[in-house]
Amino acid sequence: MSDTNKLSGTEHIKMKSDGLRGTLKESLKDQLTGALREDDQALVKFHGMYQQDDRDRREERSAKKLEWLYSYMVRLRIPGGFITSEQWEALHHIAGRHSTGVIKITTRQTIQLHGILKSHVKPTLQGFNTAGLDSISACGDVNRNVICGAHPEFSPIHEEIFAYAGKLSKLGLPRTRAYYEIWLDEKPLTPQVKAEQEKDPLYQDRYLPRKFKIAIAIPPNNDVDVFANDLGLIAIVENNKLKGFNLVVGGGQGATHGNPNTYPRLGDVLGFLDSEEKVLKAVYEVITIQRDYGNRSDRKLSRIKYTIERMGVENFKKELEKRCGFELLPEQPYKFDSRSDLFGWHKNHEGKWYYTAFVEAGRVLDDENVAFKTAFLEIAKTRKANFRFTCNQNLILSDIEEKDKKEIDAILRKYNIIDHTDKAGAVRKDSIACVAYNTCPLALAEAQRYLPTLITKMEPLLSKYGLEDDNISVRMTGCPNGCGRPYVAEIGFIGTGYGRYNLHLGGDRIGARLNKIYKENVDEEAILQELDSLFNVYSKEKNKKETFGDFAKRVKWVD
Ligand code: SRM
Ligand code: SF4
Repeated sequence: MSDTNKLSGTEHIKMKSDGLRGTLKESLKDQLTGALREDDQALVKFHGMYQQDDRDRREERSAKKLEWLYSYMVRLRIPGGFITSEQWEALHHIAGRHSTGVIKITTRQTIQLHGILKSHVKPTLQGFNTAGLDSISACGDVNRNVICGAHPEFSPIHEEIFAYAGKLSKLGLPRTRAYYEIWLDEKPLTPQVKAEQEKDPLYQDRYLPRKFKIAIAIPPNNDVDVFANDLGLIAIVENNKLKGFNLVVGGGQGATHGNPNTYPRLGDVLGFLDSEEKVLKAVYEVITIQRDYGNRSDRKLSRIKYTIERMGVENFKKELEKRCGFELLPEQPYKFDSRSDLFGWHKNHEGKWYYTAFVEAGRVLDDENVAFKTAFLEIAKTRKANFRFTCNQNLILSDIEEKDKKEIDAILRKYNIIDHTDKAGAVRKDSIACVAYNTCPLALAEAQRYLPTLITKMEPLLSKYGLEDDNISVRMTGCPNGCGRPYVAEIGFIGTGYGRYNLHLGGDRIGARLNKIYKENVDEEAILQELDSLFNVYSKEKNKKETFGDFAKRVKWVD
């Protein structure tokens, strides 16, 4: 079991938090500061929020001897990334009223709003609650938003597989009513009732040692990057029947510069689960193993990837089987061939239509070229489409009847979304960038504000070598935490300092191989020079159908 002698500070905060309540109510009332009390800053994450400040304005604020401009980022819990048109309409208005207005689609298939002032947090969550949405457990040391292959066209039984995202999200919800009390003004429970109702067999009083992430992949598409998650399920479908899931455990992306004990890791396939009952039991028990064996003294080493390394994969599996009371069946064959979104119009087996719009870095806003926000609101108001988010940060307008397609198409055209999506280059469309500046406190370099510009500079190089239709996966993060899953990209840029990145090469196109550092701490000029010569060689020497990542590996640009 984990070492309880040297618990990290966060462990103590959780234990004494009275079911994640802490002093959040008092912190919220304090009008002298835009910030929360220190311990509450850790606790508020479990409620789906982060305290942040505008990093672009730190110097100016400090020069004026003002407190930093604190605000909150709210992240929704949307299992499988599906909301209705009514919910999109509500989200649109809440974003406009309380946040910067930009609706950010995240790499985990949900939505974040930024720049919410302290006094606006409660109205924001109340608005979401009215719309049937919440942010419970979207952050914090618990099971986070459960992601699932996004495209209903992937499989005729997509709905059946997608339903697992909701079930697993429910299974991982903490029992505490703190969220309802603090943000939605629910009457506090009496101590006796509270003790009974909030007894939490899964999370107990310390929750998990660290965040926990679950993904459900639907082969042949691995848009969820199943091997990058703490726990993955790979759906095994035969003759349009769901046979069960391969269970993957121990993936994760985050690392820390200069700390060799931290590293990205791909999950291991432990075996096959052939019934819903077994899936739910196995997921539950994987979480309990992590709860009991995860490192609670060093948060840098507390993810399940380190737990499984420490225990050994076979021992982990034995412990899991013991806790489950059944053995895992042998892994079933599966094959991934892509991670890309299916852009444009597609029809599913029932004749319903889906339109996937390319939303660069997941930022839904109106600009001079394309008016996403206006268009999506207009579409939502028709009530003729649902909204689905992809783990590539794009948006699918879904479940559209044949008779309504024309109307939706006309709105998409009116606001230039079809043209924008059709004309975006292959690399751009498959790229991912994390938030980074100006809100992420951990960013060392830009990501979502810079990758689009860098790609504009890469595009002439790709064209020069006839690679403009080659959808090489390019991902950028502002620091090594890996929020854009850059370690499973063919080209990964990982921020090291302002304007500088480690250049990683050699990942594959399906998220089943980690890349490696090719050049350290390079600036834009060096990046473009390197890419120019790498694209040149690749275009001339690659085998037919060989991808950039596979080529980089074969010619040993990285080990
Ligand atoms: Fe992340 C922390 C944004 C997906 C690994 N991540 C953060 C914070 C909250 C910074 C912080 O701790 O104060 C970032 C907020 C930035 C902002 O201003 O919004 C942040 N992470 C994001 C998002 C929004 C990136 C995006 O542009 O889409 C993604 C939100 C996902 C969601 O909806 O839940 C996001 N983060 C990821 C992923 C990708 C994934 O899960 O598929 C990873 C890598 C996978 C993994 O967890 O290993 C990831 N985020 C991290 C880490 C490193 C964790 C680790 O094990 O070392 C941190 C830092 C931490 O937890 O200490 C972090
Ligand atoms: Fe922030 Fe780093 Fe995550 Fe980017 S990768 S959002 S910079 S924590």
